[in-house]
Amino acid sequence: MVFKDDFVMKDKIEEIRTEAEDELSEARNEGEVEKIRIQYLGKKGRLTSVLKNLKDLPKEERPLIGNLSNKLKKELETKISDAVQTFVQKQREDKFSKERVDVTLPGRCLPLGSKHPISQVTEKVVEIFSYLGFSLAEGPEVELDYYNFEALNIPKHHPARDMHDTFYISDEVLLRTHTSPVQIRVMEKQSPPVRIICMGKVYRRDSDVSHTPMFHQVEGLLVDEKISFGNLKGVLTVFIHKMFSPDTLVRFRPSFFPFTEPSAEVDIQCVMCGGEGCRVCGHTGWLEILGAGMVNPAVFRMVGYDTEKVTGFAFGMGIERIAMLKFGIDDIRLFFENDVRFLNQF
Ligand code: 2NM
Repeated sequence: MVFKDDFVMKDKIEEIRTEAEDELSEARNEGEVEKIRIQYLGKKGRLTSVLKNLKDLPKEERPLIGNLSNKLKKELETKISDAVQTFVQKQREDKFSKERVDVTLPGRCLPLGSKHPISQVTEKVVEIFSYLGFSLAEGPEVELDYYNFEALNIPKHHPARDMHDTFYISDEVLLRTHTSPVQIRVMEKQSPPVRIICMGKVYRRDSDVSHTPMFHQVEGLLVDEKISFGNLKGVLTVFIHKMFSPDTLVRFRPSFFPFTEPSAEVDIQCVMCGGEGCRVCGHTGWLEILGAGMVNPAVFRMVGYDTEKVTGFAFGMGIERIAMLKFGIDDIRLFFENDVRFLNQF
């Protein structure tokens, strides 16, 4: 049985559907969709009213109209949530296209430090002498006068003491002026053969373009039976060729140190002018880089070595000087200012 009111209500529901769908299709954003939802499905919405007023309909009409209304309610809910989804998605896409990340852009680099040139040169020197079979020895920077001078054949009032303007802490305690005292301490403890290098800070009361009150030194010592000046020349020539370049010319010049006899100073062909003569080498074509010699038997006697059985050679060099020549630096003080514009170049 079909009632007259059925048609009225069915038409009304169809009208709600058409209008809601029309409005939804014209909605331009989430806000407008929400307004449509309130207008149809809100507490006082048009479809909500139909459902609320079901009880006023004749009993016989209620199932059909209730069914149709609920079906439309579900349909509208789906359509509205689809519309919201579409706008959310669109918003996201707009945002992504505006805020696009360019994955090909290079990353932001962290400023990277580098090793101090003095550390670089020290490591290289240690690497070369390790390769030649020397091991590393260490000792105190605050030394006894005995180890710094007496044991090295430099007694009190010896003119050689003037060469090392010494920082004294007391009569018998000082800041070491070279690393040789380390070698005396090793020889006191260890009998030959000895093959060591020691490196570290040394202190002298001196300050100008080529001198600082503290600088770094590497010294080496080799003691064994039948060690000759030829061995000294061989070891130091290999060192220089590895430190600079294999074709660097090397020259041994007679010199004097209280702790070696004979003594020599070692020159290399000027790295700036290649031996032509320039301001750096004082127009001689040569640069002094090392002091060396055969260990004076007087030193061996101080540590109780048998001078009839063993001989040895020793050498010493300033790291700053080597670094200045290697990198072409003309002022030693640059190493100690820690100006990043200087340090960044190494
Ligand atoms: C130098 C030059 C020549 C040297 C001597 C010794 C020791 F302890 F064995 F006697 N150590 N270092 C030495 C020799 C150092 O520096 C320019």
